[in-house]
Amino acid sequence: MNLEELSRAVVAGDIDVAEGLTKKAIASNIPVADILNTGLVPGLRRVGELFEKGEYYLPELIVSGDAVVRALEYLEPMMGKEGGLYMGKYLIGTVQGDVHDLGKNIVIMMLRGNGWQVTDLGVDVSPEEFCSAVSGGDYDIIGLSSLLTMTMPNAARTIEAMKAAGLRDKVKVMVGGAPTTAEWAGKIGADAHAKDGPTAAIVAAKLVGKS
Ligand code: B12
Repeated sequence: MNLEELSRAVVAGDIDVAEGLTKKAIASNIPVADILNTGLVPGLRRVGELFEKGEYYLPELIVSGDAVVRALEYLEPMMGKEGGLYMGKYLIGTVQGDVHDLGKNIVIMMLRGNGWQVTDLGVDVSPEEFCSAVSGGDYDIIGLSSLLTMTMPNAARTIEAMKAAGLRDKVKVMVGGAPTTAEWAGKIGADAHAKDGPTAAIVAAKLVGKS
């Protein structure tokens, strides 16, 4: 099966075709990581390019996003089946001012599939909400997702707020999202950066010494 078709269905915002092709890919035993990285994610990337060029508007972003949400519903149970040893507790959220969550949800799928117990704080999460969740739980790692250049400083603010509340040493901090880099992660005092879901699972395991 050609995953290029799945990318095209995402770009076209054709939710039913994306659903059908995802089911077909699963039935053809294509690994979840390939369905994501060769089918769904490149489609979304192309949508972003078209939006940037002014050829697509917000409604197109929304339907393409929804096509991926539908596909993820079928992929999520597959991750459970791929399984893994228990790794630890992971707290994750999209930073304040940002409502993008597809990337975060893919990271969550990958982490769960690799043995992490994940708590999802959702989107538009303030530094105070992150701090209160960290202080009330026994998490090993906290993950901050940011898709907008405008909201990247809110990841830095979250880390600063954790320091001010004496929580920074309680957990490792990972950051990610399309505009983020490892260099920026270092600058804002995070422990690690990951460029995609599969890498996030590998890096998380390393951070807790279980790789
Ligand atoms: C779909 C989409 C939307 C959907 C989101 C739906 C949803 N439920 O998420 C909607 C329609 C809501 C939306 C809204 C907006 N969007 Co938008 N959107 C996109 C689009 C096309 C895809 C995003 C996406 O899902 N990518 C695919 C995922 C898989 O990639 P990812 O998120 O980067 O995640 C991967 C990695 O980064 C990493 N990762 C992600 N998070 C984390 C966290 C951790 C801890 C780790 C370790 C790793 C990690 O792993 C993920 C999986 O592999 C992008 C284009 C693009 N190139 O990204 C624009 C884009 C992000 N949006 C953009 C803009 C401008 C907006 C709006 C401001 C538009 C508007 N005028 O209103 C609003 C902002 C609303 C807000 N306040 O947040 C710009 C941002 C520009 C910038 N540099 O800041 C982009 C880049 C489009 C563009 N080229 O201009 N958007």
